[in-house]
Amino acid sequence: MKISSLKARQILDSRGNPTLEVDCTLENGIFARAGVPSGASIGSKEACELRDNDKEHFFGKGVKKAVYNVNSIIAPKIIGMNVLEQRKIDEFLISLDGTENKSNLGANAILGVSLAVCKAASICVGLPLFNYIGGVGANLLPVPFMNIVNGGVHANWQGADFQEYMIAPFGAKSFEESYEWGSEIYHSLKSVLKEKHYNVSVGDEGGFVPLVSSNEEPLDLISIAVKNAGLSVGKDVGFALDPASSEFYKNGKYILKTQKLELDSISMINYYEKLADNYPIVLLEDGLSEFDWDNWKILNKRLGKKIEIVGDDIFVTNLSIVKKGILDNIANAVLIKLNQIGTLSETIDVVNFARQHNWSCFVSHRSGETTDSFIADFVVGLGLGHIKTGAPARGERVAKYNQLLRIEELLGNSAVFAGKSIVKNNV
Ligand code: 2PG
Ligand code: MG
Repeated sequence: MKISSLKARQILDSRGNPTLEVDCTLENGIFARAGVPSGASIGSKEACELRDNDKEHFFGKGVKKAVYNVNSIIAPKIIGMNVLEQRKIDEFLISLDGTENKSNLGANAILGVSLAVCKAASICVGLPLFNYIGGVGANLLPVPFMNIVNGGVHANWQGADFQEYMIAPFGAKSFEESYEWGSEIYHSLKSVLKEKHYNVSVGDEGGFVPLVSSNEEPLDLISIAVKNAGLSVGKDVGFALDPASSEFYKNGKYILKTQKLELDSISMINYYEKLADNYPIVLLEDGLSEFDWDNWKILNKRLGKKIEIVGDDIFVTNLSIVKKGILDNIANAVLIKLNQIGTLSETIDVVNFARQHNWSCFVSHRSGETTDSFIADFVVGLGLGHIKTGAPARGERVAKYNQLLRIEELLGNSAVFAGKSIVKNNV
């Protein structure tokens, strides 16, 4: 089935910044649309998000060039191609761009096309998107890692230094129950914060932003919320952190503003070790900076048997960097963000390689999102067992979780909830 048109337009993302969406139409009239997300704590080696830098519009953040690249450069060459040939189309886009980091056409332009093509193909063959991506074996529903306290750059540095405090309700029987528990804990946390006279406004990913005085305080507040929701900390619900530490790493030191501390890498690792001893932390993402490679080896050695050590900014979903990370044994998992690399096929290559080496893959949204729920189908399609897509609140966040509910409903008795199977032994 041939592609008959591709059309991009500029829309706004959840932070009110421009991004693009791409419509793909087939000769038989089938139509699909994909939205492109955008990060705030960005790895230095991420593929290029093309912005206009025209200060007259959106303070330079417009993406009209990327829109032009889809409509006037990519579309004329892709029209007529077979929508089922995803890899061929992705490879064509990579070669049409011709740069290492997709700075010519823009990874945002390229990803929009790649995902719109995949969605149109799934409709064309009459399969749900997760089935098209993953085939008959796709039945594993992920544990939702819900980010209920926001800090760092996602909270304009108002609250904790750590960017994300996530709950993983892995003790539930199903995704649906896990989501319900997450929602109850979220609302219970709101009450705990109100009682303690903290504000209950939220950050970029829908989590609360209490003005805490240490980076472990949110874990205490969340522990109370879990208990108040009638659940057990550790048995029913584990915790996960994404400090996004590249953001507070300056001149070889980790600057913890809330605690008035400047820690070297080993002291930072000691701090994480203490947290992992005191709380049921099952996953630590970007515990160290992307510029602190050698100390990641120590972090992984010290904590990698107990908890999942995930690299985000340091790997940027880039196969050659992940390969090096596996050789150097610096982590045991990779964060998966499609827009860090820019095509579906390259993302799948990273997933396959990681799994061949017994690494886990943790699927992620971006802090700037659209209501597109592609990653929900993606995580089930590839059976990756866990996903983070923000709080169980705000439209662009629940769009993904709600899609997972629909997928679980569709699978019925065939659905398997990943539960505790995806965590190591810190609980
Ligand atoms: C992260 C993400 C998503 P951003 O650091 O993992 O939560 O944030 O999209 O800002 O990079
Ligand atoms: Mg991260």
